Amino acid sequence: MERTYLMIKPDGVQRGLIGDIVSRFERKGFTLIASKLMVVTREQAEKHYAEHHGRPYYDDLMSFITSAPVFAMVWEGDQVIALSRIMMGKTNTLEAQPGTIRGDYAVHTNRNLIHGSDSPENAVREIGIFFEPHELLGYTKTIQKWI
Ligand code: DGI
Repeated sequence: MERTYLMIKPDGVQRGLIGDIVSRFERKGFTLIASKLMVVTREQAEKHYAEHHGRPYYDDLMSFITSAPVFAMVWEGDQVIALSRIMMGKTNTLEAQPGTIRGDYAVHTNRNLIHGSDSPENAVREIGIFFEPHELLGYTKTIQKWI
């Protein structure tokens, strides 16, 4: 069973898409084990996007992600890391297919609504940036064997 860090970015919160996006992952069959509305600090943003430091879009990314509340989540399920990336759609909104979150709702790459971990290592790292261990509430759903 995998865990991933998903974050509805400030544009998704402002546009009222929390319910839609959470619903997609619930209907897929994944389990929400932690969530909170929060404002990302500059320190958290720098850690989270460390690999983008120096890129032309870095300053905009930093100010955007810290500008207003995000909806931070941890989801659990088989292959949740790769499957949630497919459900999000490609980073570049011109390549994001209809039916994906970005394909359905995002216009610009720097306002692409959602973040999702791209590897098990990054999932652990990112969950640690935004959540304390006691905030993760693992539990079993009896429907799990049908998914
Ligand atoms: O995991 P993703 O969010 O799909 O993509 P990523 O981790 O490579 O990049 C993180 C964010 O940085 C992405 O959601 C938007 C921004 N970004 C990445 N590449 C570009 C970019 N923004 C712009 N404007 N141009 C880029 O090429």
